[in-house]
Amino acid sequence: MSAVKEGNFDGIREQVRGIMKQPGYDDGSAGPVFVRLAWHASGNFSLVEHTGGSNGAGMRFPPESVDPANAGLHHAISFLLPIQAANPWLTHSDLWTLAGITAIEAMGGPKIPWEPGRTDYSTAEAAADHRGDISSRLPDGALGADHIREVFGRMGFSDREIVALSGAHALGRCHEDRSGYEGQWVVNPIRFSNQYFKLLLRDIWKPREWDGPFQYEATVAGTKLMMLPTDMALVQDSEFKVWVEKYAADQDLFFKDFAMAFGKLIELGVERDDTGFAQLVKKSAREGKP
Ligand code: CCH
Repeated sequence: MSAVKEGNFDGIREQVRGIMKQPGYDDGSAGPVFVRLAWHASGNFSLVEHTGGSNGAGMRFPPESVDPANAGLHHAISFLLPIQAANPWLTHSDLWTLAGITAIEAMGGPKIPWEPGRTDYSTAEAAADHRGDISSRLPDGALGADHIREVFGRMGFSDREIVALSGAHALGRCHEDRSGYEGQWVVNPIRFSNQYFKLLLRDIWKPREWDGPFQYEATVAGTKLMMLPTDMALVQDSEFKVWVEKYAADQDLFFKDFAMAFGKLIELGVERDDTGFAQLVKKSAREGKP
């Protein structure tokens, strides 16, 4: 990996696209796990406590690195390490979020707004000092609509944004050795589309009979597909379902809403000062704020 000039983020995007193809890994692409990395790096933000979010790249240290919700994300982090090593001016937190949006675009999805300026924690102690224990803030796939609204509400997302973001499950798969669940949501899991919503609306889903956690299954075009209980909650809840129907019928609307919501997700908790860099404000100092 060669170095690109400091501040040349288009050059970094090109390097991300260059390492996305990973023969022998999952469906041959690191794209889906990059998207999950950007989401989990950001999705532990709390509007009320003002902790969490993508700034800091806290997933390199405990408790986030050992949070069972993040199992498997070390693959994404390791795929990206050569880019960070070749470009020491680039923070992990900027790289993780940039890799997520670059992957979405490269897999046929919308262009998502992205700004640099995130700062990394330098040590585990610094991460703990700034964040406290913010594990267990990510959603649990075994639960229902109330849980989804609680988790995403804590980040400041509306029903419309929640459903749009959930459309990312058009990408990638569940791995038994990571989450306990198994299988992909759509027939082509490395193509960003509104297929997830179209499939959710079909009357094909049956509980899977197996020893693993409760999940749904169906076979479409000869391919075994799956849904989590939280996925099915989007059609079981009448207010969520309105948006599932809209996005199933109108891919452009889905792409537009997804781009806005994902752009908002990766900015949560990133407060830049006039130098353009985000500050790592200590948790204690934050708590002193009105
Ligand atoms: Fe997700 N997701 N996700 N998800 N997710 C999993 C995999 C991916 C939930 C649970 C799981 C979002 C919302 C939710 C991706 C993006 C997003 C897995 C399997 C579980 C379980 C992990 C494994 O075994 O590898 C739950 C619950 C929710 C909400 O209630 C949101 C929001 C996004 C992004 C916007 C992507 C991409 C994957 C595939 C990762 C891969 O490695 O292929």
